[in-house]
Amino acid sequence: MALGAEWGVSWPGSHGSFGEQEGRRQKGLGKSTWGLSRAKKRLLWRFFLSAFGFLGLYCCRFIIFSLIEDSIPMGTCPTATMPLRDNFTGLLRHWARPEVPTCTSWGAPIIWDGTFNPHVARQEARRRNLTIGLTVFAVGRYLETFLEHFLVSAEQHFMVGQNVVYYVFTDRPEAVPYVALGRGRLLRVKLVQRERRWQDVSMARMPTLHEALGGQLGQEADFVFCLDVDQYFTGSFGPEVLADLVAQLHACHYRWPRWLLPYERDKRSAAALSLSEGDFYYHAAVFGGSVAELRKLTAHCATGQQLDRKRGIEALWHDESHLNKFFWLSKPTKLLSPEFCWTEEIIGRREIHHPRLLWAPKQYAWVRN
Ligand code: UD2
Repeated sequence: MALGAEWGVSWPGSHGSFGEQEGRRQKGLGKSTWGLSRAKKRLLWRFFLSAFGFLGLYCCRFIIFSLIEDSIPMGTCPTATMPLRDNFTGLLRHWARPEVPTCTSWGAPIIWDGTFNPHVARQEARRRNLTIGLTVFAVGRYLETFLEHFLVSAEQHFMVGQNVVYYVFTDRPEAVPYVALGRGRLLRVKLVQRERRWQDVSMARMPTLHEALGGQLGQEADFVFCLDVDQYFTGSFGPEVLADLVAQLHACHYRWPRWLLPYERDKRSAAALSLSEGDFYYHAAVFGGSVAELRKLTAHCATGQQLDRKRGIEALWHDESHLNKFFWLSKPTKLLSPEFCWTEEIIGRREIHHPRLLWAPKQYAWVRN
């Protein structure tokens, strides 16, 4: 037993004897220097600790989420499908990237840094004297915010040494910035109407592209890539990406299990996929292919969007949902790893060696206003 308790002594500066203090504590009446009872003080501490805990979790939510995602296994290419030849890059070096899937179950290559030979691809494209189209929409504030950086970086990294024709679709042709173009490269500006909602601008790309592919663009290009404007090139984006139908693995979803992917699930929508459907989640910010295949893709998406509109519904991710439905029905012949359309918001991914296109920082409220 403590001395003070035994003798009932009050030490100088104390708040009564141990027995008194214990009595007060039991009744929740112990006073601290701030005049708070111990029970209240303990409650306050608990509150602060939980608040800091939650704040910490909230601030680090992306890191925590990323760590969880990082631990999801991605699978690898079955040996039965090896070796795979690519029509542009020659024999693919699957063994160079054993930690990632380098092919699909239907035998299409998934291009990761190190699996292809960019020199072979460049020579093959030159030998075939190809012209590659690059389409981009810059409507409203997307024009002044993103277009110049997009084009300047494309001149540095997109199909360098090849014939390239840029198609810029905009509501303000006169505001398209001047960008010095290399030999064999030209830029065409096409007028489009500005839709009221940004979702409609995004979806209107499908019928517009369909029409363009059926016209001058389709006549002058052999392969076409359709990109979002709010991104910029940071590394070589060469003929290794070319194929009849090219899809981009979405940087945010390539590690997720299929049932979690953000496909449209509403059965009434033309874009709907059931829980047992879907291969990967593809990003609408980058897709490409031959003119003939892209005509089919854009027709499918444009029709699906129109059907949904008639039914008074809109797919979860607009044109991207319809694109994902199309790629489920018509399998892409080449997939690009997330290195080909990456975001620096995701950190610590060891499999991302060499990002070639990065999402630009975006102030949604400003650009979509
Ligand atoms: C996602 C996809 C995008 C598309 C969209 C549909 C990314 C990086 N992209 O983009 O591919 O599927 O969802 O919901 O995640 N645009 C204009 N003016 C506008 C609005 C759009 O020019 O007012 C063009 C522009 O090229 C833009 C593209 O349409 O990059 C897609 O729109 P977004 O980038 O605003 O859509 P976002 O970021 O949600």
